[in-house]
Amino acid sequence: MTHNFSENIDQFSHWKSDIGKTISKFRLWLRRNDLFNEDIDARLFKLQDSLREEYLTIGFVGEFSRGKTELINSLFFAEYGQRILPSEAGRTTMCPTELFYDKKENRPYLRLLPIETRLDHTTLSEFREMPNLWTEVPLMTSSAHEMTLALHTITQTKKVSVEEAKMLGFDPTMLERNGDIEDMVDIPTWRHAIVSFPHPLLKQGLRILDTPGLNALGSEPELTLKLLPQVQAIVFLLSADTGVTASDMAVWEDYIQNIEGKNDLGLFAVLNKIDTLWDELSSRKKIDKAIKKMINTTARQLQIDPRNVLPVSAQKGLVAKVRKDKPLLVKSHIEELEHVLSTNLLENKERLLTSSLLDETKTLIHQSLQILNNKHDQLRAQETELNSLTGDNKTKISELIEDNQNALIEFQKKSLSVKPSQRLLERQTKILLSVVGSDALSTEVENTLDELVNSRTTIGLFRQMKLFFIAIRTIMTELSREAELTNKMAVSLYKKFSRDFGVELLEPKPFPIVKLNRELNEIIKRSEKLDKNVFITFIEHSVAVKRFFSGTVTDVMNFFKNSRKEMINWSQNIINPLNQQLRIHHHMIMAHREELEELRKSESNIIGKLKAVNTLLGDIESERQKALELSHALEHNRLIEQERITPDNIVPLSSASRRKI
Ligand SMILES: Nc1nc2c(ncn2[C@@H]2O[C@H](COP(=O)(O)OP(=O)(O)O)[C@@H](O)[C@H]2O)c(=O)[nH]1
Ligand SMILES: [Mg+2]
Repeated sequence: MTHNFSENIDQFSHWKSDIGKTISKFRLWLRRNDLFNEDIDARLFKLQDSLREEYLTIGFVGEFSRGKTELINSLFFAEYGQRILPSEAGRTTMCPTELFYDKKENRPYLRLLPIETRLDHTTLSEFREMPNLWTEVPLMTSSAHEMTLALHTITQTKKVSVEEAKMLGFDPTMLERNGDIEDMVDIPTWRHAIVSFPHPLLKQGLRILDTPGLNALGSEPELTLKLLPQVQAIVFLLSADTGVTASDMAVWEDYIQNIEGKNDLGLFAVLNKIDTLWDELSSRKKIDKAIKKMINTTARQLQIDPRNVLPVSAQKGLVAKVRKDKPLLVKSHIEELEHVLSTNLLENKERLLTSSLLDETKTLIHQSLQILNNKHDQLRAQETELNSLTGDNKTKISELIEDNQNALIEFQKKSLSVKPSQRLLERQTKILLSVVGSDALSTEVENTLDELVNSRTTIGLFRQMKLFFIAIRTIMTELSREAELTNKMAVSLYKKFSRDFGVELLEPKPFPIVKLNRELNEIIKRSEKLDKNVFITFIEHSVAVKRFFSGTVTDVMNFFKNSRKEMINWSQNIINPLNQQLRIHHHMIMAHREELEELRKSESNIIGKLKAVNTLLGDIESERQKALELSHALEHNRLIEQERITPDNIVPLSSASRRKI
């Protein structure tokens, strides 16, 4: 049983690479079996690519000074022998920070986005694509000291007038006043930091999101409504020396308790700084009792199961790791947290990947197997024919050639008769594409963006978005209707095909309209949340609201763009196996014809032919086995072995067993 991050992330990395190798083997298999085609190969290549790009992300959330950054240091960076990320007492002004390893650029760096970009309408995700607008600080990873210095830039602050701070979306009551000069406040210099760092865990696909507390959460809706729901685990930090304060409650209620897509992510409440309850004069038992009491109080306040409140001391955990002090490490409980977090992270990720990427690959394998099975059946029939030939049988061979000729004519007739249904489906797919690519949509998007720029009031912005969503939902309703029709057509095409050609086919996969509807609803719900929830914490509403909404419009546009891709993909998935079946079927008839012709001209004998057919049958059987093994490998190469799933005493908050409130 593995306990630490390193082993679990390592496992994730191996798992990804194993799956990637299985897909490579399948691509070779397709070539070997004459089932290769550009479409399928390109799709498999894309699946491999997206697998490599998969990250495991943990978000650390909570009020300032709860020890989020210290916990990250303690969990991931202890081997550097010092604090790598700046963690300080007081109201630290560190901006949201993402740590990962940039495999594309393959080098360490620190990129900082100036706070003034908040005045811009460009969204954070758009800024990500524009590295030249970020300030880059070199990261000398060979020296822990140099690195600590460089990373300290993340906490830089600057003095601005209260007015300016408000413009930038800060609530001045939540900022540190500058002592000497009236009406001047300190604000963070940077809006967002991205650190590419060659740590082994990050290199293997771990991504960490460190957030700075209520103030930044309130003024960066994109962070709370978009980035956070995308992570695989959220760690909500509390501190044992303060207990659950009013602002802790605000973070919990506003940003975490009702987070979108909560069921797909692990949610953990961590009670940090338990060392403040340690007391040299008290017995271990007494201290444990005090911690237990604190856990119960916390659970009651957050209205969660006490088993979901994990006590740690990030600071002592870090010290213990640096000094290799085992008793202190045990006392800090950091390893328990590590185990629960990393196991849960893998579970969530595996579930997600299995339902998407792995399922698609498995379907492709099964479709190819089906074709091979049909080929096998045809070959068997030919074998029976050949077996019926004995002695002098020139007349019999001529008859068989005639049969073969008839089979070819029959085949061509059936191919023609299946064409209209195939074309009908293709036409229907075009209709689907036109629904989402419609002019109505682009006009709607343009108008909305225009209105967003011109609107003078926040109320106006919300009204415009409401209208936009109504229009989008109308398009989606039409799409659902057309998709239903398309699915019916696909089913009847498959039925006709398998009846006409006497072949078995897998059920055609229905067009994933339910999934698309859910995705769109998530985008819309995110935006509607802004209305009810985050909105009230804004000081300078319009800029942030405008920025967020234009981000939503972009999301909707991207959603439709992806839907179009998905449609093309889907329709290829439906048509491809049929075309392959036809090709193989035709090929088999022609090859058999050649055989018979050779027999007639006595260029070969029956024994030799039968032998050849037998060898072919054997080859097909062994290739069938290989494909089955590949499918089996995808099925059984589990990221998490069943017995390793979260121990009984710890139930992730997001599981079904969460206590109903
Ligand atoms: N006693 C104690 N102090 C801690 C612990 N973790 C963090 N701190 C201190 O709390 C302060 C804030 O920590 P920091 O990581 O910057 O908090 P953040 O704002 O949540 O990221 C720093 O002075 C840390 O040294 C802990 O486990 N025990
Ligand atoms: Mg911090």
